[in-house]
Parts: sequence; structure tokens; C-alpha cells
Amino acid sequence: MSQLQSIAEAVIRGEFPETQRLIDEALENGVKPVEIINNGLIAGMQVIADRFKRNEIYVPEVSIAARAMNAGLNIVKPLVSETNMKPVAKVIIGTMKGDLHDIGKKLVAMMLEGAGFAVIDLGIDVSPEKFVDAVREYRPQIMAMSALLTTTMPAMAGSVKLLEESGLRSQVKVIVGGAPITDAYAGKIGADGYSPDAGSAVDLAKSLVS
Ligand code: B1M
Repeated sequence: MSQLQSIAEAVIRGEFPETQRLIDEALENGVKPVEIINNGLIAGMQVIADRFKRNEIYVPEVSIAARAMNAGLNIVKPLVSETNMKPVAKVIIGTMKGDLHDIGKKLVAMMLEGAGFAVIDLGIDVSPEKFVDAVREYRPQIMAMSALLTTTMPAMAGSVKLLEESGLRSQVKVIVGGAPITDAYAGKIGADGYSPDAGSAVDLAKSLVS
């Protein structure tokens, strides 16, 4: 089994010290951090997502795998972030109110940081009011919203509406993503863009500030 497969397997089993040990080993052997993320951590989480969808596993197993994934991300994160650069632009990012899913959002934040953006992560369960307050406070060029639940998607529309009502809409580009989000939905709520994954979120953000 390759080192990346072993990392994926450790995530699937939810063994977080083992995930960390395998990542350290892979890094020592010269495996690139981005490969560890894509072909180790995300690959493992994808298996979990598929099993959850088929009702083969339940929330506790998913939570344990997510903990292993996060433990791994914490190791790799500093390695993909370029620290001594002038930021390309400032981004605020958060998961919508009522939504506690943060793995994808963290990946997007990490990839943006890696590409030289200054990222302010507002966390999970972020209300439209909190997004708008953060735009006022931090004056970002980009506001990025993540939703994993269909029930929390409407809060994205609510945030865009509140930005408009607050007179701040023209000051910030709004981008959205997350498993249930589509390009059509982004258009419908008046966002400036949608990206299906963390890599393309970077391209989208760059295109909006260039
Ligand atoms: Co939840 N969950 N979950 N869950 N969970 C889903 C989302 C679900 C699709 C599973 C299913 O039923 N098939 C389903 C939602 C159904 C729906 O809304 N239609 C669901 C459900 C129902 C629930 C609960 C209600 C379960 C329950 O309690 N009965 C509950 C809700 C809690 C809440 O939020 N209030 C719940 C809880 C949880 C856990 C806590 C156990 C855990 C989250 C742990 C955590 O995040 N810290 C969890 C997980 C892990 C999942 C699945 C299995 C995996 C999500 C994930 O991390 N994927 C998920 C099934 C699935 O998505 N297929 C599921 C890996 C991650 C890398 O991908 O998050 O999609 P993703 O992010 C991608 C892209 O979407 C994109 O880039 C990322 C990286 O490439 N992206 C963006 C994401 N945000 C972006 C923002 C951008 C751009 C791109 O901005 C511009």
C-alpha cells in the first residue's frame, strides 16, 4: 500500500495519532503537502462520505474520521501557506448559520492562504449579520460562504440581501461553494461566483481580484 493510501486508510479508520504519524513519515520521504491533502486526506474522507450516503456508517464514525482529517490538516496547513508575502487580497470565509460542516471550508481557506490570500476564518454557524459585520470590520475584497446542508443554503441568499441593504454589496465580491451548491444557485442569489472545490476556489478568487 502506498503512503498516501495508508493516510487515507487511517482517516477512514478514524485513527488520528496514526494519521499524524503517517503524514510526518510521508513528509520526511518528500511527499508534497498538496498530494497528502488530495490523495490521502480527501481521498479517505471521500470513502467516508460515500459510506455515509449508503447508510453503511453513521454520524459517530463520520465524526471520528473528520477528527482524524482535521488532525492531519493541522500538520499540513502551515506547509502550504506562504507566510512572507504581501497578501494578494483579503478574504473572509465561513460556514452558514445552522451548519457545522467545516472540513471543506477549512480546505478552501488553506488553499487560499497557500496562494497568498490573507484569510479571516469566521468559523461555523455564521449568520448573515456576522458576515456583514465582518465585511464592515475587515474590509475584505472577497466574502466566501460554504454550505453543506440544503437547509442552510438560504442563509447565503440572506447574506447577499443583507449586504445589499447595508450598502456594502459593491465593496466585496461574493463567492459560494459546498456540496449542494451549483453555479445556477450562485447566479440566482446574486453571488459573483461558485467553485466546486478548493483548487478552483483559488482560481475564482484570483480572477475576481485581478
Ligand atoms: Co453531515 N451531512 N450532517 N456531517 N456530512 C452531509 C453534508 C450529507 C450530504 C450526508 C448525506 O446524508 N448524504 C447530509 C446533508 C443532506 C442535505 O442537506 N441534503 C448531512 C447531514 C444530513 C448531517 C446531519 C444533519 C446528520 C445528523 O445529525 N443526522 C448533521 C448536521 C449537523 C449540522 O451541520 N448542523 C451532520 C453532521 C456531520 C458531522 C458532524 C458528523 C460531520 C462534519 C464534521 C466537520 O465538518 N467537522 C459530517 C460530515 C463529515 C458529512 C459528509 C459525510 C462529508 C462532508 C465533508 O467533510 N466532505 C457529508 C456527505 C457528503 O458531502 N457527501 C455530509 C469532505 C470535504 C473535503 O468536502 O465539504 O464538500 P466538502 O468541501 C469541498 C467542496 O464542497 C468545496 O471545496 C471543498 C474541498 O474541495 N467547498 C467550497 C466547500 N465549501 C466551499 C466554499 C467555497 C468554495 C468551495 O467558497 C467559495
